[in-house]
Amino acid sequence: MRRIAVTGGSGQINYNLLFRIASGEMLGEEQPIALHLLELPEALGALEGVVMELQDCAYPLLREVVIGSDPMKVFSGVDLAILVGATPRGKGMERSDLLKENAKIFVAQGKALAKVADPEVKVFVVGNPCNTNCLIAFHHAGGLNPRHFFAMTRLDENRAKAQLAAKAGVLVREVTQVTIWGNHSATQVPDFFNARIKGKPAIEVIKDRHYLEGEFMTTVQQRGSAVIAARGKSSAASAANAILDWIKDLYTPTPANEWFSSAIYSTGNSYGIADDLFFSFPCRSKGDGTCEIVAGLPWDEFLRKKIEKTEAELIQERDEVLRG
Ligand code: NAX
Repeated sequence: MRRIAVTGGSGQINYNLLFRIASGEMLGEEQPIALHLLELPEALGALEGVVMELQDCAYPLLREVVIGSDPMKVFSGVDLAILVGATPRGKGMERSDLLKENAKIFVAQGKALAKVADPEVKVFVVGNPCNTNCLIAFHHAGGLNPRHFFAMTRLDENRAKAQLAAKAGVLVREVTQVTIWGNHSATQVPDFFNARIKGKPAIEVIKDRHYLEGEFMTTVQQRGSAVIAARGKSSAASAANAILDWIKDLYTPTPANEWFSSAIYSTGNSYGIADDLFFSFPCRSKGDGTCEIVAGLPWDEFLRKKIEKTEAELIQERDEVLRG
């Protein structure tokens, strides 16, 4: 049985995610599952309602549900941890306050994972600012493998693919090799330069460089804010969908000539990005829940400048939280 911890159990992403995990969509239709759901004490009542609904789905694969607000108990024995719960940015809160508030959560959760989870646990961080939260969790999870920590940029990849497909008038699955470089923030770099459409370089199919460097980039970078402006709430169904895509990517051998985006530990990377960051790279997996960086993708001058900017932002976030 796979024991899967998910935090922020009664939040809006989880209302879209938990049911799909329990149905077998994430780890396959043969894999029995136990869900270990962590919430703040004040949200445990609402979480009980979610648990009732999970029960009422009578999912054959869902064998056990554990809930609680103490990570030292809830994370016991888990082999996957999806860290979604985080403190949202409140009124008047500076970005540095947000970083520090969230740091407290991810320090505690990193320590708990190292103490009570399976020593091979894979940790997937979604709660924002996800790259730096992931770094903090890893730094406090002494003994766990840095290659087992990931932060999510898969939603950004899906957004970029959908935009390119719409512009080129092709099916989304005909857009491949799309990388998100860097931070899951407005400085992220959706890479149209190495992307392919029906196997051809995207820049040969969409010849409008002005669109690619302008509207395409900003639409993807600002998509989260656009959803909030339209819906009054942040992306939830599409975020849950991306979590499933991303975890499936890591547990499925990546097809030839393909890759997916994930923020992973940067130390030792071949692109000259600073060490000790969770930076989004093009990744390939053998299907064992780990991945390797796809080496040698060329950067043109435009891309290089944007990548330097997102790297600088991540260094600043790290230094504010870990060394500030
Ligand atoms: P919600 O506010 O609906 O839910 C968050 C839940 O987490 C709440 O129920 C809250 O009680 C719980 N929580 C807070 N602190 C906790 C803690 N210490 N332990 C356990 N639970 C805790 O937010 P939702 O829309 O579900 O989004 C969750 C997070 O995902 C946010 O930080 C959001 O910014 C982030 N996102 C990240 C994305 C990505 O691509 N990486 C995209 C979607 C989303 O914006």
